[in-house]
Amino acid sequence: MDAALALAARGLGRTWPNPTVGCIIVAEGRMVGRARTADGGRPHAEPQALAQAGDHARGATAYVTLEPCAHHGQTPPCAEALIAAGVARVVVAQQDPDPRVDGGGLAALRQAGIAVTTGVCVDQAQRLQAGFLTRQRLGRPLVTLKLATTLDGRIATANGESQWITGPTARAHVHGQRAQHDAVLVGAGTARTDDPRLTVRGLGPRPQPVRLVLSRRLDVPTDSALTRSTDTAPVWMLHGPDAPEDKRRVLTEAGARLLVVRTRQGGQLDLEDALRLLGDMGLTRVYCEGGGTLAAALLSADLVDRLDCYTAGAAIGAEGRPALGAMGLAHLSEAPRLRLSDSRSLGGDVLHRWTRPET
Ligand code: AOF
Ligand code: ZN
Repeated sequence: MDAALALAARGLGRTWPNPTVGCIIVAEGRMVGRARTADGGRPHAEPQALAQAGDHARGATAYVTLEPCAHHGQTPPCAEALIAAGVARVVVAQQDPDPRVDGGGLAALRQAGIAVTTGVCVDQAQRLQAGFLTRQRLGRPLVTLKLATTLDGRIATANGESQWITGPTARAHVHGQRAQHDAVLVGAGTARTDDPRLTVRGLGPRPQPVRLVLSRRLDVPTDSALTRSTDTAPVWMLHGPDAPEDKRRVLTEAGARLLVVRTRQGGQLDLEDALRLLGDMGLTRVYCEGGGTLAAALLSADLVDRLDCYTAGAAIGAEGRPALGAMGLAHLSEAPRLRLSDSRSLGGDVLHRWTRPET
């Protein structure tokens, strides 16, 4: 199952709207088939692994990170494929909460006389499938917030200079993380000042994450690194109902896809609505790279599932730009609190990974 999980992990960021699932088939102590869910979500893992195994699948054991599906979707049910191949035993990490499956796959296998074991490495499987599970449970993607700050929590000098606070090792790590998400999100301020590409580079040819920009009035340049590269990776812009019509037209013509989000009483975009919309579009993992206003708003709204904070051993002082904008807290008791789940040093920098207590 460890090997199946490691195989599945290679599909992170590449299989949405589907989860990335790993399947390994073992016959007489030998691995005869191994596959993960294909890029784009289909074919599923099991039929690919079964095709490799061929006749060796008869009497073999299949290790699968998620319950094999039971529904007739765009592909036939994987449970049926395992039964037809004559597999003797199926070991599953986690039951599939998708209402179309939800135990139906396990029941079908058992009914066919196959020995089924579940719950093997379930914690690791839940971590791996957190994006899929969040979308199933809450209807929105998992949100990872990334901050790269100085010792004193600054992300740029007073005049906006931010390249580079962290070193090359930490920055390479960020690229790896981008690649493991379905989409990268920034606010309008970051889109304006940094003119970022938000693509994954240096990791060979691969599916690119969707680039997401959040701006109530579409206050972003119509000609930018993002709009010039819509052939490389999609750009989706989330805006309010009051965004100017001409701006919408020009950005659409430039190749961006526009999505209307509700606004809240104060006029800001309703982030919950934005994320629900992204969940409806099939995204399971969103990586937010700032800026400070959006980061603070996501934290205040309790919408950050994971916070990756890269800290460099440099100090800028109070004139520098803070990592987080205003949060309007009156009391310390109102501060969002996260739990430390990992820390490591990366070159001369440190990464602290914080998670939402219930994630
Ligand atoms: C599996 N093996 O490799 C994956 C599964 O839209 P469909 O028909 O492709 O089905 C998508 C659902 O299948 C998805 O919501 C999840 O429940 C399951 N994913 N199942 O047996 C796989 N990726
Ligand atoms: Zn399936």
